[in-house]
Amino acid sequence: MKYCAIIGCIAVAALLLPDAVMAETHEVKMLNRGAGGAMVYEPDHLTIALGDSVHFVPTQKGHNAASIKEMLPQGATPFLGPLSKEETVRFDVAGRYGIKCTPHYAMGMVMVIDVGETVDPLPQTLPDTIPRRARERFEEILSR
Ligand SMILES: [Cu+2]
Repeated sequence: MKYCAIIGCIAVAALLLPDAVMAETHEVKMLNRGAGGAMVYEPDHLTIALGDSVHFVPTQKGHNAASIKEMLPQGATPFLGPLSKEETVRFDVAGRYGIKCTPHYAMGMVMVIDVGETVDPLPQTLPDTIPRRARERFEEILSR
């Protein structure tokens, strides 16, 4: 009887909170060297659902994850993760996000996170304010 009541409560909670139950957390490693070269996120391109989170793991020290102001969907909150620490970011605004590692941005340590079903493509030419190596890696990621 007690057992059934507990199951009933869980079922009701699941019905009331479909987003919380379905939201996923995706893991991204921050590495000095990976399959894609030096100073990389692995994976460097994620497509996630609205409300999902990304857990950034400093597999090697000296990295972080931060939003790039020129590559942030309208209405999204900018973020700046701490160096060498784990960070979880929840994505509640749909669109295409450019992510950078603050110390290694000029070396091209960037990734793309697409949130939601409709993703606006990046402009054909990325802004000049984005360092050349980062721009090249964005182009390479998005050409796959
Ligand atoms: Cu880095």
